[in-house]
Amino acid sequence: MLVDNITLLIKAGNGGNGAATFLRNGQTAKGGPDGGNGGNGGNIYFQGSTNTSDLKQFRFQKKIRATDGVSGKRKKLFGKNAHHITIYVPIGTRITDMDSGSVIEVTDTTTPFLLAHGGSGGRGNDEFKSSTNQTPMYAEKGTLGEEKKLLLELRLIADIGLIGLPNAGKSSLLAVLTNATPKIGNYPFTTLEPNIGMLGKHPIADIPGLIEGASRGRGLGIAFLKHIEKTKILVHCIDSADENPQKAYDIVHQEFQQYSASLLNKPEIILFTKTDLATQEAIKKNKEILQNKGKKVLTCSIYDQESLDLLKQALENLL
Ligand SMILES: Nc1nc2c(ncn2[C@@H]2O[C@H](COP(=O)(O)OP(=O)(O)OP(=O)(O)O)[C@@H](O)[C@H]2O)c(=O)[nH]1
Ligand SMILES: [Mg+2]
Repeated sequence: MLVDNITLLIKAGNGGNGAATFLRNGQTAKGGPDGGNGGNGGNIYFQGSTNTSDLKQFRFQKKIRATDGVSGKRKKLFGKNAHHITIYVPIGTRITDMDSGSVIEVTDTTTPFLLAHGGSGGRGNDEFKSSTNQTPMYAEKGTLGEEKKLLLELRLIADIGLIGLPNAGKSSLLAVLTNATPKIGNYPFTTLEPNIGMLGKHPIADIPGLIEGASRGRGLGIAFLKHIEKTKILVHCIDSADENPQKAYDIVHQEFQQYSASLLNKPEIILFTKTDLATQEAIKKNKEILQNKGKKVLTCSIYDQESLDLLKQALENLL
């Protein structure tokens, strides 16, 4: 199961308290203040990683806490600073602070984001001695670490998105173009969650089929449209034997329009699939019907390597 949506509590470490102590030893019965400072609490950072592809790791761990700074001790001993924590999330994760509403998009593997600041260690009484007060009795307490409630949402970042009605052959195409092994079946809604494969260095996403009303929650498609929001190219798959390709095309486009018009502005290749199952006449007629869209129209069969090579070429050119 693709976990693409999760809430998470994070709590940075509290600062350690400063100590209020006085030097006492065999030679000194009434020494001056010697309380050390407390250590700082651990920060919590988020950083992108390519070693994780979804948010599964947080499914059962709903709270992450960094450790507290250690309190100061007598003999001016400073408490240790706590270790910082870095939480690795997939690239394409959007992190929303549910209280402030501020949003961070994780788009690379090199930028750490400080999400919860650890508390500062309190100063020990040694730091408070002055000419007017040589024996301060007080020390600072450490401050509290920040606590935040976060919403983590994952948008897969793919360069190419395969779209179309259910059963159009999207997953089959992903399987022959890439190393991915999606489930393929001769029935609608075989794909229940997005699959990703690599075409050379370009990720391709295969999403569940879209049907009329998807943007209002029918079928499965709408929840996954967000995964193709950021693709550079769409490949619109239509069965070559479809008796009404115009309708097949329009249904998917209408759902796009409802969801986000920006999807309509992406470069799109119209791809008639499964040519081995259709007659030449049907293919020719269908191509003509959609020729007027001003998009590149291609045909392919997963059993026709030449057609797949032409498709790859067209994709490379567009990227
Ligand atoms: N003969 C032939 N069959 C194909 C071809 N491409 C796909 N199919 C078959 O068409 C059916 C549907 O293929 P899928 O790849 O699962 O279709 P999909 O678009 O991913 O479907 P959903 O996930 O339900 O949206 C399967 O039975 C495939 O074997 C092709 O080029 N030739
Ligand atoms: Mg599929």
